Amino acid sequence: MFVDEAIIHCIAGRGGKGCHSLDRSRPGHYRATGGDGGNGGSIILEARENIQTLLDFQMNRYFTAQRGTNGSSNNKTGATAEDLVIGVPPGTEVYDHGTGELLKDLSEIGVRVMVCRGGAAGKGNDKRNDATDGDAGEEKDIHLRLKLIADVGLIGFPNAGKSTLISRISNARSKAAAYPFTTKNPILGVVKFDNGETTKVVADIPGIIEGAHEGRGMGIDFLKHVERTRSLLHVIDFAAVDGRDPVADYHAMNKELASYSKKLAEKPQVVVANKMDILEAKENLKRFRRKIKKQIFPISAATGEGLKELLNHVRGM
Ligand SMILES: Nc1nc2c(ncn2[C@@H]2O[C@H](COP(=O)(O)OP(=O)(O)OP(=O)(O)O)[C@@H](O)[C@H]2O)c(=O)[nH]1
Ligand SMILES: [Mg+2]
Repeated sequence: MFVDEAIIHCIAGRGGKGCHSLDRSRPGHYRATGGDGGNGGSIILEARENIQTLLDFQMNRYFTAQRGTNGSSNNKTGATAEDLVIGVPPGTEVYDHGTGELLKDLSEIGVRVMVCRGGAAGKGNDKRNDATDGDAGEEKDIHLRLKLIADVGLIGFPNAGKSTLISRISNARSKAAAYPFTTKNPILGVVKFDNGETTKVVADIPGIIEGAHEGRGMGIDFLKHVERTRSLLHVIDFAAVDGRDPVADYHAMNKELASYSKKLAEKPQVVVANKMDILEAKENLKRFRRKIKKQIFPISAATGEGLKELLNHVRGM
């Protein structure tokens, strides 16, 4: 299962106590010499290149930053605690779970957000004031939401052959079967070119049907996973195994995409005419070409026919 949401509990470090100390070395005099404490550590989230999922946060949900060191006599200030920096996948949206507020969209590698501020240090005593305690660090539930960043998204009706295709061209093993909605969660696969020097991440997502934007089938929510892909491969069953019509499928799918977001509907999209190994597909391909002027890659995900041309295209996408 691909986990793309997590709620973590974060507690920043408490500020170190201020010190109460008096220097009485000169008879008849005394000086306040209590040092301030150090600030508590904050909790920071950072987008890192080598993290792909939020899976680790299922096991490890509690994060506590160090507290600041207490001040000591002779005006010695306590050490400021180090911040706790937690790596998350690029593309993670960070919300304050309590208020629902979006704190930051960590879309780029290296971008950071402080989610809990460390407590301010306590003050050492002085002429007029007693020493104070450090403040508590902020404590929050943080909601992480990851939109998968894939280069290419596979979209299509159930049974079109999306999972068969991704399993053939990438390292992903996405279950394929002759019933609709076999795929229930998005699956990422890495396609390698030039001995691995060039790679593309492809996302297989559940099938979409007419009315998906109103919640039919598996709904349409998982389209968020392909919102940021650069382009879409629209996989259509050209053999019309389920008694569908490829031309109608093409239009229906684009209508659903547009209901989800205009941006998604306008993404570069090529048609992958799948199941060309079945006789009926040839006739449908001719008809489709007459009606829809789009770049089409006729393939068979089952036999591998046409995949070379398709992959060449994906490489340049
Ligand atoms: N003959 C033939 N069958 C295919 C081809 N590609 C996929 N199939 C079959 O079509 C059925 C559906 O394939 P899947 O890959 O599960 O389709 P999907 O688009 O991932 O379906 P959902 O996950 O339900 O949306 C399976 O029985 C596949 O074996 C093809 O090129 N030729
Ligand atoms: Mg599938």
